[in-house]
Amino acid sequence: DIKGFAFDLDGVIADTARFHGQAWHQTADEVGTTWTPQLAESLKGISRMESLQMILDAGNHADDFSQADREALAEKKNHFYQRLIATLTEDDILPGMKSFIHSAKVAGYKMSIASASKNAPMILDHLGLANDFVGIVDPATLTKGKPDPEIFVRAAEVLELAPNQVIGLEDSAAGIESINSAGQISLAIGDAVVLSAANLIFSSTVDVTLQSIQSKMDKIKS
Ligand code: G16
Ligand code: MG
Repeated sequence: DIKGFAFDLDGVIADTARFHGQAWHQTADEVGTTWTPQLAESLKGISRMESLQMILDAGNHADDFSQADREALAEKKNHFYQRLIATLTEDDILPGMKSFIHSAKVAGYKMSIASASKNAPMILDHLGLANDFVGIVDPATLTKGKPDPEIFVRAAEVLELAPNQVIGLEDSAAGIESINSAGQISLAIGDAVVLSAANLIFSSTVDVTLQSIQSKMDKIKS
């Protein structure tokens, strides 16, 4: 039986991708890489330093920046990003997710956060959701990012549940792969073609309810 949920943050609980995009766009301009929607999309779910590497690679600038330069660029990006996320309020929770999280809590499910973002605690605070989760996996303690299972394995440990008692929620293909390899049930939100590896697929956050999850689970079993 399902006893808990492990949530990705960006793209599942809030649309912080637009803020990452704004901040990285500024970094791309600074290093001389052309900013494109494709580049923006490819950074979703990717850690801060790896995202910077991809921006440098996209403009063939990887050899022009030392480790110290990179750390300065990443820190500058993060400061700009933190100014943007400081404006978040509970109105920025993606449609339906506030009521889903609250109804899951009332129904006795335990919930944790499996986000690559080191800013997750601050974001949850601004969204008014900080008290709804048993714990947040600290991405600084991970050896590998998504699609490696490590982050979702840790998210189930935080819940003190076995993998098959947990549903992982994700909007990225790398995240779904991570959930599947962790032995959990994967719930995808987004494009059914991109996220076809998921056990349960929803096109939008508004469709995610305890009832709709149950009915999709029943269909898998039968
Ligand atoms: C998020 C975003 C990524 C971002 C990463 C690290 O992942 O999707 O674009 O680079 O976190 O964020 P930060 O720089 O705040 O540590 P997720 O896993 O919540 O989708
Ligand atoms: Mg995401």
